[in-house]
Amino acid sequence: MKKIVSLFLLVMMILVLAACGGDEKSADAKEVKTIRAGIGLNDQHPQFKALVKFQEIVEEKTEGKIKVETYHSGQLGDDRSMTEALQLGSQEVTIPSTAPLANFVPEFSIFDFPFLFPNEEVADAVLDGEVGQKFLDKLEDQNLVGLAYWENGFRDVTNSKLPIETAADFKGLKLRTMENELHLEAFKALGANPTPMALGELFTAMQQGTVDGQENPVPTIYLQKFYEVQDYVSNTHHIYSPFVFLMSKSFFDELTEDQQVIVKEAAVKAGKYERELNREANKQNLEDLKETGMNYTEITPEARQEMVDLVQPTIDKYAEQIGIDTVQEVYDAIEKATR
Ligand code: TK8
Repeated sequence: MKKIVSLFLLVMMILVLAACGGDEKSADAKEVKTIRAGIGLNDQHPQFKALVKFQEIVEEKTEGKIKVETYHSGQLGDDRSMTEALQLGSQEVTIPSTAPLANFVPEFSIFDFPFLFPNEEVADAVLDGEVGQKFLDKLEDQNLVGLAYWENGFRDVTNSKLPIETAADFKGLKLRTMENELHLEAFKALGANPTPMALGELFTAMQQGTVDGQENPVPTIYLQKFYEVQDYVSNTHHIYSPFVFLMSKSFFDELTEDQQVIVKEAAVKAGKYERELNREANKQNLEDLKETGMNYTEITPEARQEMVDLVQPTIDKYAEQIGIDTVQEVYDAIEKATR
């Protein structure tokens, strides 16, 4: 008799717990969650337009159970501080360049190896493929979830001193770089005098002459109005910068499975849209820059090869640090995608 009673009580307890657990998940599903999504660039940049697309998809697909608040122009901080905020759970989404992200997961430096990707199509194939996913998986240990790769683009150098035609023209030039050791060393190897700085401080630093120049893709140079404080731009295309769409892991883990699928698919879909917009902007904004009177220099293949040779020792050093196997895997994926 006693056995039957305790068995009955045990079954009842399991049912109650299941109901509570069920209730908890369904309570979760019922509760409206808010994503605070912050970026460094302004609301004219393709990155912000695509973030609005992400917002639309998520709010529609979750029938408003997830609300997305968007913040541009560094309102919530810069790439590094916003990534830290995601780790702490005080913000839910940001989309940094891979360069500052390497401060959290050093292997991401490989995506900032100068002259790594021959073009955008190869970059897409590698980043959206197995290799790209492997790197996103490394973010979980940092309490971050990488949902997709978006595009910042091929970076070009601007300055207020002289037209950069060959590596020799970098000599002594005070250049702002992103907060990334590899970038600093690469520009030192080219003869420049680089300074790491958050994007939000850059315009004033150029205006006041604290730095002579900087490097960013053409849409950023035009849409952030750098032409107001810079006279020369050269198509060095020295680094292809991906963006990584990041979500706070603690927030992601609280979502229902359906909601996790929705935010993942929305980040990928909006990312494809962002790349399209960015590639259109690349063409249009280059014409816009020339219209502003900015002096545009086309780098010759010989001059670019000279730059490649000068930064090779820096690349070799970082390849060693990251691990030759990991680096070779990326090189193999690039070679395969180039065929
Ligand atoms: C925007 C940055 C920016 C980057 C830089 O948050 O800092 O120069 O190119 O796009 O990620």
